[in-house]
Amino acid sequence: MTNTYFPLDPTTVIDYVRTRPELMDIFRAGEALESVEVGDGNLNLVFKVWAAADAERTVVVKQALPYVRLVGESWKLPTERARIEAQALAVQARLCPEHTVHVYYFDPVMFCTVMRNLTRHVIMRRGLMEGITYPKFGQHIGTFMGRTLAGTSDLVLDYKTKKEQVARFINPELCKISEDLVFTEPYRYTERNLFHKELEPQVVALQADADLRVEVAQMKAQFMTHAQALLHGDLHTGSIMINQDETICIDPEFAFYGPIGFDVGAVIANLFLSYASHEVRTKDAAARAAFRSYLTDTVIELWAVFAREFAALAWANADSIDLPTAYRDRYLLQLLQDTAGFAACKIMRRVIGLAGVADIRGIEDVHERAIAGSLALNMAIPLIKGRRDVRTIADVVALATAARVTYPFGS
Ligand code: SR1
Ligand code: MG
Repeated sequence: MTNTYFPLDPTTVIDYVRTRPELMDIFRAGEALESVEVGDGNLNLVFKVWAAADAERTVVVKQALPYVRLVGESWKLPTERARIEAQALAVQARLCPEHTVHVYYFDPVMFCTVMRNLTRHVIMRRGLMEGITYPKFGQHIGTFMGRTLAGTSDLVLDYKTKKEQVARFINPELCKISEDLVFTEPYRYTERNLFHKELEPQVVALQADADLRVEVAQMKAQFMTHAQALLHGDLHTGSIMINQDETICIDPEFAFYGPIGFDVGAVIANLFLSYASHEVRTKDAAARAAFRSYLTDTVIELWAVFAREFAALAWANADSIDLPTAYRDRYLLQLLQDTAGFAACKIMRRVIGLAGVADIRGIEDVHERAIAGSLALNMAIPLIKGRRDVRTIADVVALATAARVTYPFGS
């Protein structure tokens, strides 16, 4: 074992796993191991390591780099975020083990989390880009969010534990990334924004919309001040490994105590981004309509499951048992309206800001990319501006899906 941090590579990661007693049940002493670096996220190194004689004996090693990988060494980032991630995974595994990746151990020197290699799963974003449906996803992710968010809130935790947990999950540098990239930069000129030039007229109009900027500022204030529950913090479809039977959440390094709607909104935003991308990804109208029905049905189902699981845990607990029904109803309605607002911010940042999503940025043809981006922005604006009027999740879906493509502009 090492006592100083250094960034691993595909050779040293093999030496590294050999030294770890936690992995002695998986790898045999002296046997040949193979590895590959597969990280395609914005921040970390991710290695798959397996026994040359038996690829089923395998782990993933995720190591935090001291800078933002997407940008380079000029943008420093504390490796300490790996500790937050490991702590969050431990909490999520306690509250919802069936949808949380299994961790073998966390190494606080190398800032490595060594976890199950999900060899029978794919990154959900990739599956959605291919038009693959996952019929159990709404049930699974609704359960994950309902249990992890209620279970870490004041509604369930006693007054002291809750505050201790808030302190354990103070995550200022990662929160600052979200404050900047989700709530600030997309709505002003900055060189870090990365939208394609075909979309410029729509982006410039969006940035000039003073009413929109007020609404976004309100969402940002809520993000920064409303310590409702322990969030995953980055629950997009790239943080979800999936197949037809299982849904496993990974990557909660952005975890902190924040507003519940930020997590639920992130999931819904990514389903809506997929919806917008299939404007051009799926050429056949009937196939497109069918896939979009899957996406919107999933939004409705995940909310229903989330609300049911959340309520079951929250209102049965000693700390919330005496809350009047009218308060409970108001609490859930506020979560729904917050979810719509945060979903909108998450959509806009992925189209305009530094870190886009492959659903849209991966569309090769610039005009097709602009069509999908234009639709996504047009879905987001009514969601944030109209959020106070929504009463049901069907209202949220209706607001987003009423949007139309406006590119090419002026036609
Ligand atoms: C500079 S980090 C950019 C983005 O990657 C992560 O997945 C988060 O979404 C973050 O905003
Ligand atoms: Mg991530």
